Amino acid sequence: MLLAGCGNGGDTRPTPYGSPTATAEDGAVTITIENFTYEPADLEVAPGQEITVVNKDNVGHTVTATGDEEFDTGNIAAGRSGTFTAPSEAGSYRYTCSFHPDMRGTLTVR
Ligand SMILES: [Cu+2]
Repeated sequence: MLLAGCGNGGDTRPTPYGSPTATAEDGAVTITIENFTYEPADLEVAPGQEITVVNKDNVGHTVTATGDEEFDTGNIAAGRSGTFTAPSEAGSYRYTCSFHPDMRGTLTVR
């Protein structure tokens, strides 16, 4: 028996996209990982900003700087979140997932 009664009320409007760059409010910067994608992939933060990473996938991910050891969340298990601290020096830092090198993002510190 399949009597799905959920009201699928035609929610087909495209979501209006604002600025893809998140704003660095005080201590409230989040990168969400979903479908092996960082959202936002390009994030601008203040030096030393704490960044929360929320993993909505059902596999583990990391946010790992590809340069020197600037930052690395380590493994964020499925459905969990982690944090890291942005470098104190201004610049553009690329990062990836140490499990999935195709995942890429850029953290800009200024
Ligand atoms: Cu990953």
